[in-house]
Amino acid sequence: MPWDRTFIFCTVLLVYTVSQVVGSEEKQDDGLCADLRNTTWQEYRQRQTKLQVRYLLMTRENVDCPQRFHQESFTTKTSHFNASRPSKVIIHGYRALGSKPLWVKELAKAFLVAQDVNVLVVDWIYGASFAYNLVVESYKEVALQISVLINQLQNHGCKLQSFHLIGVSLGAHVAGFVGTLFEGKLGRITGLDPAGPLFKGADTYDRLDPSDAQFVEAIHTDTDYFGISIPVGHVDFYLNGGKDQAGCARSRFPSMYGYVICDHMRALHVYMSALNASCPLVGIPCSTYEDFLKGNCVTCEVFQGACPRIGLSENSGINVSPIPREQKIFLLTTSSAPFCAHHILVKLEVSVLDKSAEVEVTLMTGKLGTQLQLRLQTDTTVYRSVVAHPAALCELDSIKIKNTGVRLYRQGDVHVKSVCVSEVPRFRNKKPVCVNNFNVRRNAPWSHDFVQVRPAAGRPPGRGKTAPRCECPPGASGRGGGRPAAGRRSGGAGAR
Ligand SMILES: [Ca+2]
Repeated sequence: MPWDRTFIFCTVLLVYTVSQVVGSEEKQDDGLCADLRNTTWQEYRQRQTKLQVRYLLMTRENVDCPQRFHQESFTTKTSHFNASRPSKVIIHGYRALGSKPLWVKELAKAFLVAQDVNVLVVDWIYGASFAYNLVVESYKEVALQISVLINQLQNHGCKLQSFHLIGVSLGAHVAGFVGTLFEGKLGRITGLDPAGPLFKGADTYDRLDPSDAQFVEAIHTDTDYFGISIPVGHVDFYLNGGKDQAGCARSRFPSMYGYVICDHMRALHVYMSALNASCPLVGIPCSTYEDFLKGNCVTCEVFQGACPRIGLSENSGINVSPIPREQKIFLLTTSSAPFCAHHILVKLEVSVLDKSAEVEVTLMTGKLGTQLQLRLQTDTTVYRSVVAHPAALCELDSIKIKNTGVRLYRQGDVHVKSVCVSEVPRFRNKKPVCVNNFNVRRNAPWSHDFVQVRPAAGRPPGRGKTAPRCECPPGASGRGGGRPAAGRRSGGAGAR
């Protein structure tokens, strides 16, 4: 229901602008630490020059105190810019209400913790605010101005290869056009949920695409509203299918943020989390999300076995040459930072049923449970589904199956020929862990404990004497952290 969102969006805009029109004035930098600007509807209407692109510089020497950065900075001794370091250029997107993006410093700091770089933040709030169609008209002018700066930096010894542009939403297409102006010679562009409205049908010249830099990656989290649905990079990560994100409200009432831009901004938050590198965010190449969820894509053979991961690894960890273009990569996440989930493929094979039935499969690790609802049909006996679990396969304590049944008629037992779990991507020679041949009665949940075999000293083994062993492959252990969305299957087609 796009109109619902549009209505709320306009209401927020109206309330905010009315409150801002009264008595606002531009705050000046305090002379020591620079900041991005805010603007107001009143200023927007009165201003003669609508586009005023400015830059902030953050380095490890001034993490908490950004400097203004301009042409004179090259000759200023107090500038922390160092041409021998690589540079990250952060480009924000559309600002509906004219407010400065609060996430910018957090993103810059995450880069500075990870790498010794110059972080240049592009402030184009004045051009990016209010009427979206007018903002879209000016994004190429912003790109042009950024290209002038990069040219100047080149004259001071910076190499095009050493630039990494990070664009959020519309900022991704600004980055793309900067890349076009340098004929694809910039090192890297990262598009964080690149904007969709007015760009989906655009020519590659006008939007982010793989020809804009030596390596282009995108993270998609809101392809059905504010984000673009088509692949725009060498690799395109579609989180939870790319449309809707776990933990973002689907109703307008619990949270305005959740309803309007939570999905769209998730790309940024997941990327910042990846920079902290507390856990891997690894995806699987697949042609469609449905195929991925059915477990039809379980390897990264197209990349010679190395699965792409979100973060700062060179070429997202891909080392094939030439790098494939517009590769769709799918991964499931949890609902909160650090967002990492383990992809567990559940395969259930049952005997032929007389009537359709419903079962609920639950994977348990400690108190963390992941549920999968399956509707069993009379003409199908094998069901496959990939779910997001916050712990690795080797950390599964138990699997439970409940015959939730249909109340309208008496449903008999479900005979399970086998239930198998395996981790995706599948590790070499790693076979699924299976439990075979049992009945699941209505009102009598079935459960099975796994024997845990961990590399380090772990918990005591499970109770079942004949339980299959569940071993951790090297580097696969360690929990993702964030929990799956409560009360529903975490990730997957049925998530909402
Ligand atoms: Ca382009």
